[in-house]
Amino acid sequence: VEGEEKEVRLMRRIILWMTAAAVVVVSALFVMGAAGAQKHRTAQAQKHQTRTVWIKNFHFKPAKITIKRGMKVRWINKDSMMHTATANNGRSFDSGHLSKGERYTHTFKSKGKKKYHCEIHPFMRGTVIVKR
Ligand SMILES: [Cu+2]
Repeated sequence: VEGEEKEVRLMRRIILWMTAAAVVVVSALFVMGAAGAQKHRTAQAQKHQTRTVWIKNFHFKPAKITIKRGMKVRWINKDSMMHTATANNGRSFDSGHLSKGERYTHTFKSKGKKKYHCEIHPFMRGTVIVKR
């Protein structure tokens, strides 16, 4: 009888430990899942965010904007004159000639300070600062 009692106590202890372990594992999975979902939401939000730069009176407005990596910038020409938004390095992005009301969108995938200008009016200058 004494041996049986010991066995029962041991079994109870094992069950208690297993329950505790299961609770820990489930909690960890829940936390990881929540963190993953949050990360996904942030990535989605960044992906879908677009900033607008107006081209008006021979100026980029705002001339300097700060965005996060993966975001888009959309230039809209409000002038009667044609303009471009062309990267100073000549290759990252180039809107080509934008007539009145035309727009051009570029997605910024790498961080850094991206300077640009208008090809037709080189005094028109702007900067896109891309943060990580
Ligand atoms: Cu221009």
